[in-house]
Amino acid sequence: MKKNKLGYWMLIGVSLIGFGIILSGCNPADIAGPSPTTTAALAATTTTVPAATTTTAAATTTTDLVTTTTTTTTTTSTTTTTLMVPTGMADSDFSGSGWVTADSIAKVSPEVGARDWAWALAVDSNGKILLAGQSDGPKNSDAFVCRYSSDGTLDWKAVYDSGGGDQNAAVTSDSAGNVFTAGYIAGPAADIAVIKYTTSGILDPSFGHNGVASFEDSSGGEYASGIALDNSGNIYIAGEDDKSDMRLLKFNSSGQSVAGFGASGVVKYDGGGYDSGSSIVIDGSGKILVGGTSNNGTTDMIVWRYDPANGVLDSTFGTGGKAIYHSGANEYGQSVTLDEAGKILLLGDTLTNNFVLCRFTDSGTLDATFGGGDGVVIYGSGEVFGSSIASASSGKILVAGYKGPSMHWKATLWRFNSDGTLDTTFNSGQGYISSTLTAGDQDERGQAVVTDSLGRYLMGGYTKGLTTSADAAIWRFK
Ligand SMILES: [Ca+2]
Ligand SMILES: [Ca+2]
Ligand SMILES: [Ca+2]
Ligand SMILES: [Ca+2]
Repeated sequence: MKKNKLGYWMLIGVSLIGFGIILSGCNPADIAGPSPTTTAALAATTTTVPAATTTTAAATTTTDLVTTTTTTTTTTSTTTTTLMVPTGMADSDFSGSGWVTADSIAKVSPEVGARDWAWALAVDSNGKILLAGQSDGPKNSDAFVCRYSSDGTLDWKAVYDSGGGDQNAAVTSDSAGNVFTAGYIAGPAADIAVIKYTTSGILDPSFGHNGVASFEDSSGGEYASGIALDNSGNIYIAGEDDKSDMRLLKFNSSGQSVAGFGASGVVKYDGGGYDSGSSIVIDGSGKILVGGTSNNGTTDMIVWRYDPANGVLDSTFGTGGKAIYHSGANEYGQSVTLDEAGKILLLGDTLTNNFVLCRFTDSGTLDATFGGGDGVVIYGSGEVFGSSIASASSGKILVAGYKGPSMHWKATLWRFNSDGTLDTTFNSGQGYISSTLTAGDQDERGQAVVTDSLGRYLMGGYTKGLTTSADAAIWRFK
């Protein structure tokens, strides 16, 4: 559920330097860095459910941080866990400090100045954490995925080098814990690539061509930003090409293009101007939702809904299969997800110190129960950028991004209530939590957000000083 093309983001970064709004005071609840001083008082609050018991038991553990209710019933063999609702603190159960960083991921030996950017984050069915992005390799950028245990220990890293520039922009996993990334590899210009790794982090030779399925069209550039798997193991990829058209691809579980979907497994959408798929999610009916940007006079946030069988736009959704938010200004769709009720949340950014949350109903209309009646929240408080959206327990909505002032970008996680209001119960009235792992002038950016099976929040991104190289990072909050 993430978009990325590095050039695009670098452009955003550059475009923002000119906006010099200074925020009021520092936030005492910010994550301190680099010394892990703010989380020492936290204790683990997880309630462990026995694998099997002979009696029916219910237990509720309440602390000032979370309430965890567990019910184990042997007669039905079901376990119900009420997920924690994090209060917005760095989670000391994660690597002791609440964060991990990774440097020189694609280098044989550590090297000063290696740039490591993480664009995507996922948690697999075993609770392993997957962080994906790109890292300076020996010759050029390489695509990486790092897998961590839930305590923040690195399990393995896998680096892919096609010989040219490579990037992972999205990551997910199947029920067995196999890992799938999407992004681009070097080809004629760039080619969309899906890479499959086994649970041990080894390329799966039975997938695609030696573990890699790719797409190239007309010697141009093709880029993937989103990935989703359906229940049959089919893989859907959202992206764009260098002709400013959105691309939606379908591969089967072996990494072969699915012939009946679009034209030989590929859908192209051209609304007349710039069209880009940044993020993808499959709804409860199996339909394919692509979130992104479409310009037909103005630049708008859009959700396309496609039939998974043939790649045809679903005419029962929005207008001709498209739900659009258009303010009159420019908005760029970044990330799409579904909430607990099955409604569609789309995050966009105006590139003018605001990000935008839209909620659409299942029929593709703006939801009148969100954002005070118009289905839209435009959030701006100083310089803010929204990168990724996730829905969390108790109807909460999470946005990962970064917060200025420029030259002091802080990776930030915001939380909103289900009606779109900022949730001031998060982080002691703030409604967000920011990070400054790198002291002084810094550039830290949240690029992805997910929740885990206990309800904790994880943000992926990177941290760098203005004159030091980026390091990939994961933050966890409880
Ligand atoms: Ca490379
Ligand atoms: Ca190409
Ligand atoms: Ca176009
Ligand atoms: Ca680095």
